[in-house]
Amino acid sequence: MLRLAIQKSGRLADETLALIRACGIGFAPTTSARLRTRATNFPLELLFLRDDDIPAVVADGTADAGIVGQNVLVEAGFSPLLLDPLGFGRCRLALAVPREDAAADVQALAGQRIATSYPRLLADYLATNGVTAEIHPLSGSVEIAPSLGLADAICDIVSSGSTLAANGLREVATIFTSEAVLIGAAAPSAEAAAALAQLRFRIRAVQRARRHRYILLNAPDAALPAVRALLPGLKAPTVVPLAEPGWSSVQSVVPEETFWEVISQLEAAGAEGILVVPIEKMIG
Ligand code: PRT
Ligand code: ZN
Repeated sequence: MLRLAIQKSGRLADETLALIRACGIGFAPTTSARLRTRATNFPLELLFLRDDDIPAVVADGTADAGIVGQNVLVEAGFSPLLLDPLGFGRCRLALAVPREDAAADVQALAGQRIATSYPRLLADYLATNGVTAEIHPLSGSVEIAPSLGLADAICDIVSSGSTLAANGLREVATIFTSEAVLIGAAAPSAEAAAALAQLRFRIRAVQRARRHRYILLNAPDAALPAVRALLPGLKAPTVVPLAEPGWSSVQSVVPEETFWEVISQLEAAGAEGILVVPIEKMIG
């Protein structure tokens, strides 16, 4: 049995469960009050915790693995547990000052009071930059510290930037970029290690699939060399003759980030009837 610690509720909770479900792992319906639940078709038990507690329970072996923000992992001092980045929960830890403040970089914060829930990450960053400042730890609502006169600047998590703007603050520097990560205990049981290896294999297949699209199109044979050059595929595109002479069907896999560009180039090369289809799992 693999015991996996995940956030009970919060910004990572939905995507974490969605990822586990996309790995083909199912759960019997439970009430939201249940703090642990077993998968029906995989040797997995989920432990629902506050995100701040996840690194410690994995470090001490109470859980075999966990999913948590890298910011929380590093702040807790457990970064050696990191196994895989998971591509969601992206955010940055940034230094910000009141909009009217002239500070242009971290050097300008020397001697100032900086409020943060991330004293360790902030102290490391200040030390790396040779800046001495006063760190004022706060566990939440950090953005209001300057307007309350508690601090001159803040260091907090930003994603869209709207919370900073709403509180009259301006970003000065990014000190850490973060996303959700899979973490693992140092010495899991053989059974847990085997289940974790399987889970990681499935997560990789889901992630690769999410980063690619399957593309099908028709092309006149004269356009095939240009079309093939645009569609390298995993090995090479599949090219099958159509019932109509002089035409072929071409099928291939394209990276998600380039497919719009590739599609317009394919159209220009003479492709017709282009279909783009999501891939569910992608292995190898
Ligand atoms: O209850 P529990 O302790 O489990 O949860 P929590 O309240 O401590 O954490 P939660 O659910 O807010 O965040 C969990 C993780 O999500 C964080 O540790 C980050 O890794 C990640 N994450 C991604 C974020 C954000 N985006 C984010 N925007 N965590 C927090 N925020 C907050 C930020 O603190 C600030 O107050 O959102 C505000 C800024 O958002 P923008 O969009 O206005 O910039
Ligand atoms: Zn938390």
